[in-house]
Amino acid sequence: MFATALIVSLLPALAAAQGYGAPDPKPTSSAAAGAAAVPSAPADTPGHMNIDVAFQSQFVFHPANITAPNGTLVTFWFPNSGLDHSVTQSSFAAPCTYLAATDNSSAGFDSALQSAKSFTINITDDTKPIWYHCKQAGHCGMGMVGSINAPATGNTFDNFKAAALKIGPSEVQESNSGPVTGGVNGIATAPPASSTGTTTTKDSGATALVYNAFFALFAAALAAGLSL
Ligand SMILES: *[C@@H]1O[C@H](CO)[C@@H](O)[C@H](O)[C@H]1NC(C)=O
Ligand SMILES: *[C@@H]1O[C@H](CO)[C@@H](O)[C@H](O)[C@H]1NC(C)=O
Ligand SMILES: *[C@@H]1O[C@H](CO)[C@@H](O)[C@H](O)[C@H]1NC(C)=O
Ligand SMILES: *[C@@H]1O[C@H](CO)[C@@H](O)[C@H](O)[C@H]1NC(C)=O
Ligand SMILES: [Cu+2]
Repeated sequence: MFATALIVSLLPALAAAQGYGAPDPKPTSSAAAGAAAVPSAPADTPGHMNIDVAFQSQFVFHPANITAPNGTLVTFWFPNSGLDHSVTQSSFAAPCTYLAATDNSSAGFDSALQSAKSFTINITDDTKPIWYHCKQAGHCGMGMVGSINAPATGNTFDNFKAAALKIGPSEVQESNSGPVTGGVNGIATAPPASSTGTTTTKDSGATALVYNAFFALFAAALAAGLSL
């Protein structure tokens, strides 16, 4: 009970530190934010769009919803922050679940958990949306999701993110068995590559501390046989 109470009392701090449910951050000046991080993704060029993974040390993709015609290369840039993230294809119906192959569809792409890497998708059908999430523990349920070519009505990016937030802490931890190339409506032709030429962003020490404390207590509670 004691461990459980501790965990519960830590939850708000964890949520605050990780930006639970926070809207996508807007770029801020370093004066305003104090520790504002420089985005690691380069500017877009014709036919090539770039997305920051964990933009400004928050658990978001930025931009999280883009329009990308056939043949566009979309590159995801992973920071070197001490906390791995992933770009893992999912579906509108199950935002936090890897898009496995079916009889009629190939499997989704998955960068697997990475730091200091880049991962590129080539858009192959711009008439259909691509949904993806980060598979790091808890991140999808905190809204770390994105879309490419989402419709403007119905199954929108906003509704996709709301569905992920609704899953919240009950997100099921996914396995991390290495990168998967290929994909549906967009194809990764290579596994993630080392990215050395970009500015790295640091997760705040406070975030890492609370995060680690949470999982240490969680493990302790499990070991003690307590039901949460
Ligand atoms: C992206 O895919 C299209 C269609 O398959 C192909 O023509 C094009 O060469 C690809 N682009 C790159 C850079 O691989
Ligand atoms: C795959 O497509 C075939 C033919 O269109 C259909 O009969 C079958 O039900 C589909 N299977 C799944 C799993 O959707
Ligand atoms: C993009 O490619 C898909 C698949 O080949 C095709 O159905 C779609 O019409 C193409 N989009 C445009 C705008 O031509
Ligand atoms: C997401 O992008 C699509 C275009 O791909 C656009 O039509 C839609 O309005 C955007 N949705 C949000 C919530 O920004
Ligand atoms: Cu993440």
